[in-house]
Amino acid sequence: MSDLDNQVREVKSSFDRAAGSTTTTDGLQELKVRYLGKKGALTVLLKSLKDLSPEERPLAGEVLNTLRDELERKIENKKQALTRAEDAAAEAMEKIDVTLPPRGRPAGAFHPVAQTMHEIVSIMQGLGYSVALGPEIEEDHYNFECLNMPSWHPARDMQDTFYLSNPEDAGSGSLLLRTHTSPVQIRSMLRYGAPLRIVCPGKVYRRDNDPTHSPMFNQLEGLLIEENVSFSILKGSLVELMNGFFGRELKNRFRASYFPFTEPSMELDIECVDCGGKNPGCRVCKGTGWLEVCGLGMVHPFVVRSGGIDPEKYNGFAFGMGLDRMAMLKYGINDLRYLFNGNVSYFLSGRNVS
Ligand code: 2NL
Repeated sequence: MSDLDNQVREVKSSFDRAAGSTTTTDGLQELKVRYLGKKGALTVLLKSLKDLSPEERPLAGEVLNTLRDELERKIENKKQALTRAEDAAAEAMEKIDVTLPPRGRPAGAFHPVAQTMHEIVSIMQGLGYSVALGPEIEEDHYNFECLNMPSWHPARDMQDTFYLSNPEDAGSGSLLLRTHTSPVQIRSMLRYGAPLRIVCPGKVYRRDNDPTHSPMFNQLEGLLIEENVSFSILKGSLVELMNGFFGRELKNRFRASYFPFTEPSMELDIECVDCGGKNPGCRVCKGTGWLEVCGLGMVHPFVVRSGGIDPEKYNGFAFGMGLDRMAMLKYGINDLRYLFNGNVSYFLSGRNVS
């Protein structure tokens, strides 16, 4: 008998210790199995009843049943306490404070180059121009030959490009990635004839890759073909475009230049939009006070004829500019890579979106 008493005391105190250090309902379930399960400490004792004499058995049975009731009661009590605590903890975790201010959601925006393209197109539409688009994979014929750049022309070197066939045996039908949007204008002249006012925005490709040049960039060219077009109309239109785009009157100057497809040819500079010419250390204009923004000229008679239009009857002007550079100037973006690497966090600072 005293042997059984010892074992009961032993089971009871080890149970109480184990229960005291159980802090989860999962742990409690394990504890229950360890004492009351098939091979549990108490179950083993209950099974040993059969080894006792018939005289000893009733009393021993009563003691063990009392112990089982006690353990079950303690487990049930503890289970209720732990469940309440766990529910409260889970609830605290999930609690939503409806009085917090909303975090908001950043509004989407067009890419700065797309915005720039839309703004310039919109100004040109105001001057009577339509938009024309064309293929990015172009024929040598439309990209170079129609523009007075035969295969031997040195001006090709500056644009040398991504050929889709061997440039050595380039015929006029060989394919390449267009180096400017001019071929779209040739195709438009051939298709619509004169008079014509179009702008052609789009991606162009050149064998260029340095901090200020990407092998792909966005260009916008304009073309006007009418009768008796003068250079002053060209100058006035481009000054209007620049002032409209930057939203104020900017100083400008036209410098003589050269393109195979225009004659005469010029380049348009505007006053530095960053320093206005007042900072000799300006990173944007390199201290010159001027920014080259646009190439332009009267369309070469050869090119007018390439477009199927009689250069004796019609003449006109054309111009071209880099949209990426225009976007950088207007929105104060100081590194070309921000435009192409797809990381929008730079623009979400709010400084560069309009
Ligand atoms: C530049 C210079 C220019 C043109 C593009 C052109 C197109 C035809 C006929 C004549 Cl179809 N000219 N385009 C003319 C002058 C300059 O672009 O700096 N581009 C980024």
